[in-house]
Amino acid sequence: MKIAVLGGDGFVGWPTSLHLSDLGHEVHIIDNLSRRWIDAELGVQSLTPMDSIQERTRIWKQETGNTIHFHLIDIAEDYQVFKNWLSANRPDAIIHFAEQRAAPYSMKSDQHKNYTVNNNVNGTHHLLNAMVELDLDAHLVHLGTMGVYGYSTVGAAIPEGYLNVGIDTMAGETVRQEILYPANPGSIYHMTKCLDQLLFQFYAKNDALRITDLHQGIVWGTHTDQTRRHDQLINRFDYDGDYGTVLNRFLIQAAIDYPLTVHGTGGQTRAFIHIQDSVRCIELALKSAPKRGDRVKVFNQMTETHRVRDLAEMISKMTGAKIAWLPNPRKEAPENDLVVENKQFLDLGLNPTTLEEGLLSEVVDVAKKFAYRVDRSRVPAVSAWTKDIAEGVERDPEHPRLRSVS
Ligand code: NAD
Ligand code: USQ
Repeated sequence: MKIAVLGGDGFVGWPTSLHLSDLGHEVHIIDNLSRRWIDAELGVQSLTPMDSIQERTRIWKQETGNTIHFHLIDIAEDYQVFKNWLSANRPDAIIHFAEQRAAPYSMKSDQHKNYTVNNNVNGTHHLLNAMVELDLDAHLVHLGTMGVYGYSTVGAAIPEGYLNVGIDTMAGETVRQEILYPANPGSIYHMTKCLDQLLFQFYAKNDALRITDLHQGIVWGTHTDQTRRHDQLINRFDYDGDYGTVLNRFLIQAAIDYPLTVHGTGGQTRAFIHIQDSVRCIELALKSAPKRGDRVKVFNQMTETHRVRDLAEMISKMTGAKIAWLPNPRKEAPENDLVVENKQFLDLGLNPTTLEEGLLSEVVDVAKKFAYRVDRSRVPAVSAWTKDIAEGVERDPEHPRLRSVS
């Protein structure tokens, strides 16, 4: 297949591009390299030394003989350029990773909120709009988030996208319907993914676009089978307070002897997936495309759930790292349970890579190798969800675990 990978220079997009190229697909990365600019804005860099996208694709060609094409296009700003590219290339499938994906970055300031909404919603809408205009019957696979559901539990597993509800009619009957699971975003970033969902629902219904939305959990790990093949194919690896995600951050913190930064009580439960499984899920989703006229196909792309404090305690036990119990800069439930259905990927043959010591220590080893690149002052998460939280008003200094290191 000819596959366009929007955002193919990013943390999940790069290993996905390699994986699909390895399977024999013709891969075209479209990226505006905004993520590299954001590193410059924040004064941080990937833990791992990343080469330019052109150099990465050159090494891939040298190692495998396969060409991965790169096109520098901003899908949110350059609609006409993007549409012209789609018109000239007419891919069979489009994988859409090209969004601003950090919740803390999206909450930093009013400018960051605007940027995240404009970039994410416009990018997605431009893509859908252009596909209709060009009669492009490509399978669109979008990377969404588990965060659209809001993590809360009502004592039932979170279904894969749709909820069966009964609506009481005026005639006193109960009509059953499947609706999109109620959106409950916890950040401006997560909200843009909820808006994406509605755009997809409309374009699938109105224009019969074939769309798969992958509601992915937190991706952890760094290497995949393909990135391991050459030092210069290494994946990016974020550790800073905005882009670093919780499990990878804890592993890096353990490697550099920095107390593990647990927000609040660490009672937040989240869904996780290893990067190797993430790229495999995309392969599986591509093979299982919806038909024209079908509703949006939604998969929960996760393999396990964990409570933040359990992760910290496990890594502390494994590495001897201390744990810092910090005030939570986010407005989120301090404790939640989370049960998630993920039967569809399991039925398609996903064999989950769950948290086990070997893979966890592989990440710690990578972090130790590149520890000299870490700026410790960039580790704390400083982006606060509300002005009150920023001012510390809502912090509870009496909480026995806050502001302590154990
Ligand atoms: P990333 O920031 O590393 O990569 C995103 C890529 O998209 C970057 O290379 C960036 O330059 C590019 N991009 C952004 N806006 C663009 C635009 N307007 N035009 C062209 N390119 C643009 O993010 P990631 O971690 O690889 O995540 C990829 C996708 O998966 C995101 O949509 C994210 O919401 C989703 N996701 C990620 C995780 C995770 O833990 N990393 C978990 C769930 C879902
Ligand atoms: N957390 C800590 N300590 C840290 C960092 C985070 O306790 O040092 C806590 C946060 O407060 C939060 C949880 O860990 O409760 C998860 O935070 P995160 O930064 O790992 O994940 P999140 O902000 O939800 O975002 C990440 C990706 C995003 C993706 C999402 C999937 O950046 O692109 O959509 O995971 S999900 O979480 O399932 O919604």
